[in-house]
Amino acid sequence: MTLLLKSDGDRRDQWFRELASRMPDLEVRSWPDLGDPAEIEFALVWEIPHGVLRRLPNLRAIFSIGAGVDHLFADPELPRQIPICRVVDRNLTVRMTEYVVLNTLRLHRRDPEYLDAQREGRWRELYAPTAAERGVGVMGLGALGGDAARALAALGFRVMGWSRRARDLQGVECFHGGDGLAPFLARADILVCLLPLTPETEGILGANLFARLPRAAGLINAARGGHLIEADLLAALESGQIRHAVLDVFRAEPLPAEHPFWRHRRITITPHTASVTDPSSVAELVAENIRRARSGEPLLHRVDPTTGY
Ligand code: NDP
Ligand code: OXD
Repeated sequence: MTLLLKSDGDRRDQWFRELASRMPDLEVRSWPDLGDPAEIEFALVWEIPHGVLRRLPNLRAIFSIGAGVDHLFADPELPRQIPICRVVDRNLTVRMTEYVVLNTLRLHRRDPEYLDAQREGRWRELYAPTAAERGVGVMGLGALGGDAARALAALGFRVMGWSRRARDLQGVECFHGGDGLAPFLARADILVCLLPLTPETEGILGANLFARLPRAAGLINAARGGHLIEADLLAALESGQIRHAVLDVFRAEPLPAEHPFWRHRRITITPHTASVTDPSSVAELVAENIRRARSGEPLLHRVDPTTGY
């Protein structure tokens, strides 16, 4: 039984250890040392070069190292008939919720403006309403967005959520589909994006959407850089339609040194670390799915190749 691993250098050794302790009979080969491609039954990958998976004739399942699978669907040669599973993991969810809560509170209490005032040595008092008077809109009510929305509601924010299909979450006013978007945005003083990147959501954070938000809204994008039209964000910051943006993800990663976002005073940048997959908890899911694949049971957290998430 052989698995192909394509992980970044820092975590590769950890994956080897975590998988070996759970499945001593699993041979793990690290990309690009494939050996005989016909021996590989499983692939556990993040951003593997396009075309590689198609050349594994006996592949039985593909496991994304992250919650997102856009890195797989971007491959025009992806063998879509093979089951694709993604990460749904409590630790990943908790970390993302921490990130969203931290940055929602920062925007709510106008922390970036106080940092600016401090840099300038200015004693400047800013008005902040209570959480109950602040609308927070969460785009995407899945494993991550659903948990973040519940945590924000527990802090007393007026929380709205938006999804593709109708959802019902306690304490969250739910909207869905194209018709639900405008009323959802209208009261979102702070907008959080936790959508998957699909052909339907690519470029959704653009001028049309920003124009529907209340003036001086805050934006938190912890989903994918492909959701954001970068020039539209710069224009919305310039006009004051967006007051501050917190960005964890970018069209080009690492964000190039000369990119204007780096030096923009009303953009906060984190390097795609809102929630990082931890092999010590996710290896259990991989092991369980391999066990299921071998015994013919349904795999956990399969994605739908027709919707792309
Ligand atoms: P899920 O698949 O659990 O949830 C996706 C949500 O988005 C669902 O509520 C879904 O609606 C909604 N959605 C999908 N398409 C549309 C659409 N066209 N219109 C409206 N709503 C839509 O994903 P997760 O919550 O697990 O993860 C979300 C994303 O977060 C990942 O795809 C990844 O890109 C990103 N991520 C970023 C990380 C980081 O460190 N920055 C870490 C982990 C993930 P419905 O409920 O109707 O299906
Ligand atoms: C993920 C990510 O999709 O880390 O899990 O971006």
